[in-house]
Amino acid sequence: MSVTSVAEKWVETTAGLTQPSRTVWCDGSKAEYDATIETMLSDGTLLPLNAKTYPNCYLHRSHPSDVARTEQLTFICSRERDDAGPTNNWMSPADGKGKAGAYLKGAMKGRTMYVIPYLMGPAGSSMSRAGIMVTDSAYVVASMHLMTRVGQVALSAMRRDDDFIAGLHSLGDLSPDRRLILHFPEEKLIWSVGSGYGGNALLGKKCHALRIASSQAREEGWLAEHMLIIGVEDPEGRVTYLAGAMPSASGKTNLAMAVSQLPGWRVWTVGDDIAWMHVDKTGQLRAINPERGFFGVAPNTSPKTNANATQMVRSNTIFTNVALTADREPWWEGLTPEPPRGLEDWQGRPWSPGSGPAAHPNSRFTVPVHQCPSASPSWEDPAGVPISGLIFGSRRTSVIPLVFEAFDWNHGVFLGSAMSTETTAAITGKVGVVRRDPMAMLPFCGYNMADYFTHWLSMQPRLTRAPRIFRVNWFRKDADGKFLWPGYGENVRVLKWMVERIRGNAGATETPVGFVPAEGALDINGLDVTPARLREALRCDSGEWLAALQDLDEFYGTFGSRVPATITRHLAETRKKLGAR
Ligand code: OXD
Ligand code: MN
Repeated sequence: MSVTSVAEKWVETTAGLTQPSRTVWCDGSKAEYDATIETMLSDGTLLPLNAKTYPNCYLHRSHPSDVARTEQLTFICSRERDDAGPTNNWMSPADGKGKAGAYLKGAMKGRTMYVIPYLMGPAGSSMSRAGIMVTDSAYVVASMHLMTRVGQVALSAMRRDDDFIAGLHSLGDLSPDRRLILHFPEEKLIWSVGSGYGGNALLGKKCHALRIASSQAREEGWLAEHMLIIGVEDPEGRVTYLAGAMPSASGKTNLAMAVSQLPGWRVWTVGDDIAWMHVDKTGQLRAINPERGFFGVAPNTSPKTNANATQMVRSNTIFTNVALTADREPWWEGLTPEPPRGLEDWQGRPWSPGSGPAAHPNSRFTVPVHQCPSASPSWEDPAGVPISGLIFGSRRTSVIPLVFEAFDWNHGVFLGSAMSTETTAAITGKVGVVRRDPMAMLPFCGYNMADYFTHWLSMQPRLTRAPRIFRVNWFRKDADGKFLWPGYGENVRVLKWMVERIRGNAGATETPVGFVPAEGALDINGLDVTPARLREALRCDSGEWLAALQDLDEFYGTFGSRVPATITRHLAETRKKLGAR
């Protein structure tokens, strides 16, 4: 491999701090992946799964206190506190390096330091960006092989000798007391110590492709978003591409791989978690999936909720913290209607009904995109796919209609900025708490969120055909606590309405918050949803909305004068339309 001197020097300095017993540069080959797996099988980091029914699949059991992203230990270390903004934890670069440096000093003694050059995005794409991470975890090496493009391909993609995001990762002693996930956007640098969990340790994903990339995207004039990318094919074979932001563990992977219940319609998967979007020369927004794999939530993934996912994880997959059947197959809640007998839980203890979840609620599968039966033929197109619509979705049991469309780009940015959601098991802490999560980027925006809104607004004049912006909520419930909408494959009906809106041939009714499907415009043919329940799912209740918007001034207020006036004006106008006195 031809390594740049800047990269070599950084690796040397890093080794000086962490003091590994040896340094190995990864080339991304199959032989390297196989050898890494062998090492982990022999030291017990991985357990083999049933070679007949799950060939080349393995189970990893993490440390029981290292099972999800730890937002409280995640920091943006910009020079100025205000550049991180009130929604991020902040530490000065010097403090960050002082604190984490103490945990990292000598942390790799007696361990191997693997150096992983990786590329985020397809080879040959001007939208792709390179990273070089070091780690003392073989699990991270194997996972990076599945999730990114490793080796010379990354080094060749660098535009300059220093054109890479540098990432230092060490397991440290895995103690949450000595864990820090630090981002230095001005230095294009990441330091992560004390966790082996995917979101904290696979630095290409959340740390690079979202936190650092969002800041790089602002400098370079593009968008790095927590979004799936799909192609929606109609019965005539025309494909419309959409990108959609939804908070962690709120159905992005399921929507990205939805099996259409509408005859003639089909969903193609380009990505399930992250979209990098650039405006091309003609003013068209185009998106690439920077990842090469899926790191998906296992629980509730079943042939009914996500048939494509259950098929794609039948080979070449690393499972983390799922349960194990007596036949050495992976199992998680929801995979089958009844749990099989003789299960071991995610920590390897015999499991019996009533003794809590068998799989950890945030257990995961890691698998390459190309194994997904619905992978789009364009998923690795270096030019990206043209985006005609953007979706902002959240998990709210009340208030938010099933679907509605923004009046225009700026109103859509306001709707995204005002998003709130109920928390899930993807992060440590309480599940089901409503929190503001603008554009599903709360944990992932690497700079001041108010500047992020400004950046979004600044895209509009550059777009000749600005994508339509939609807001969705599959999770609204009736007074008896029952979901109003069946979700999963039936969500394609909502996608169909969006595609028809984009083409200008679907009816809509104006409400104070946007356009909802007109009576009869959303196709519920053959669906067990009565028109009355659909009306309830789409209802915009002024009183409920006004109450839900109550804390928004306070939220925007935390950013002081940095909040764009366009956003606060939209809030005032919405309130007025809702009849606020
Ligand atoms: C993820 C997350 O793992 O958002 O994708 O937490
Ligand atoms: Mn995610």
